[in-house]
Amino acid sequence: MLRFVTAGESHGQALIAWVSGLPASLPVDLEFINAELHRRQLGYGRGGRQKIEKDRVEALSGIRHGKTIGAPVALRIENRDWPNWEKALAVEDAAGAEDAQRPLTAPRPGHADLAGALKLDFHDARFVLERASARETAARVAAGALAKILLRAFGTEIASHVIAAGKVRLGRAATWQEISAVCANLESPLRCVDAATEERMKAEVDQALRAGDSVGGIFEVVAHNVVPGLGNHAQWDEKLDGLLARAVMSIQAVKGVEIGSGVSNATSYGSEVQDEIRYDAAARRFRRPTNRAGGLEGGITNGEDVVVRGYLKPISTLRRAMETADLKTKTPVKAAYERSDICVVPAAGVAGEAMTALVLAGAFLQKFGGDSIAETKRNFESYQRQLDAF
Ligand code: EPS
Repeated sequence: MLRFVTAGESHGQALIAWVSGLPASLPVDLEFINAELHRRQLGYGRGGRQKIEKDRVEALSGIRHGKTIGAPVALRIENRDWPNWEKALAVEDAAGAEDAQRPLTAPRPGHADLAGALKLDFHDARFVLERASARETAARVAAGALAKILLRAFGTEIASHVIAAGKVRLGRAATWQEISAVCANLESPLRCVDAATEERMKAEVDQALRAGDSVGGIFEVVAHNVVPGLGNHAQWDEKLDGLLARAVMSIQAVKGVEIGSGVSNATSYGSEVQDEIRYDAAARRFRRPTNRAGGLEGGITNGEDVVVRGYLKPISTLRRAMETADLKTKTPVKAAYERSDICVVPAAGVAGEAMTALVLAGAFLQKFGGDSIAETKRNFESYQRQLDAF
C-alpha cells in the first residue's frame, strides 16, 4: 500500500516527506525531484519568501545506488529561512525564550489561525500557522515526484495549467500537447496555454498587488495515458474520483474540486454531457471523442485522460488587512501582515499534480501490486494482454 505523510513547519529547520510502499528497484533521479520542487517555486505573484528558499531534496532513507530498496523513503527539504527563526521557534526551552517568540494574536480571516488556536487552546496562532502554511506543499511535491516516477515507468504523465487567475479565465479547452509544453516552459509566468489570456492574468495579479489584495483561481491537472480500470465502483471509499477530490481539496486554499467539466455538466442536458463510446480496432481499445467525464466513470478510470480541477480562494494574508478580533484582548484589530504571496495558482497546480500522482500511483499499486518493479511490470503487462483480448 502506498502511503505518505509530511512533517515540518514553515519556518522550522526543514520539511520531511515520508513515502512507504514503493516497489523495490525503481530508479529514482533526485534531480527530477529537484526540478519538480523548482517548478513549485515559480509563478507570477509569489511573495518575498521564494527569494530566500531554494528547495532541494536530500534522501535520508529507502533509496540506495539510485534505486528504491523496498523500505520507507524519507526526503528532507531545508528551510533556508530557518536561521531567521531559530530563536523564535527554538526546540528547547531556554531562559528568555519567551521574549524571542514572534506571537501572532490577530488571526487572519480565512487562514487556520483562529480555528487552530481554539482547537489547540493557544492564545497565539504562531504554531498553528507554521504547520498550516502552504510551505508544506513542497514536501507533497517531493513525495508526488516519486509517484510520478512510478507512473512514468508505465507510460502515464501528469501536468497542469492555470485556467483562471482572479476573474480572468481561459476561454477554451487546452490539448495535452499544449499543457505539457507550458509545463516544460519554466519562463511561463502563470502556466497558461494562451499567451493573450496570460497577459490579462498578469494584469489581474498586478492590480491586486497595487490594491494590497490577493487573487484566487483555478488550476487543471491532467494525467495522460492512464490505464482503464484503476479505482473501484463497488465501495464509496474506493471510488477514485472521491479519492482525487479529497487529495486535491486538502491542498491549502483549495475550496472546490471538479472532475472533468463536472460543474457545467450539472446544468446541461444528458445528451450534451455523456461521452460517446467508439472502438478503435487498430489500438484494440475503447475511446471517446470527448472527455467531459474527466476520465472517470463510476469511480473507475476509463482510459481517457484523468482531469481534476482545483478552485483556490484568494490568499488570506492581505496587506490591506481585514478586521479581526485579538486572541488575547478580544478587541477589534487589523489582521496580522508581514509578507505574502498575491497569487499561488501555478504553485498550487504543481501541488495538485503531486496529489493526483500519489492517488493514481496508490490505485495503480492496489491493482497491480508487486514488491519489485519487475513484478509490477509483469502484472501490468498481463492486464494489457487481457485488454487486447477483450
Ligand atoms: C504562507 C505564507 C508565506 C508563503 C508560504 C505560505 O510564507 P512567509 O510567511 O514565510 O512569507 O510564502 O509559502 C511558502 C513558504 C512556500 O514555499 O510555498 C502561508 O501562510 O500559508
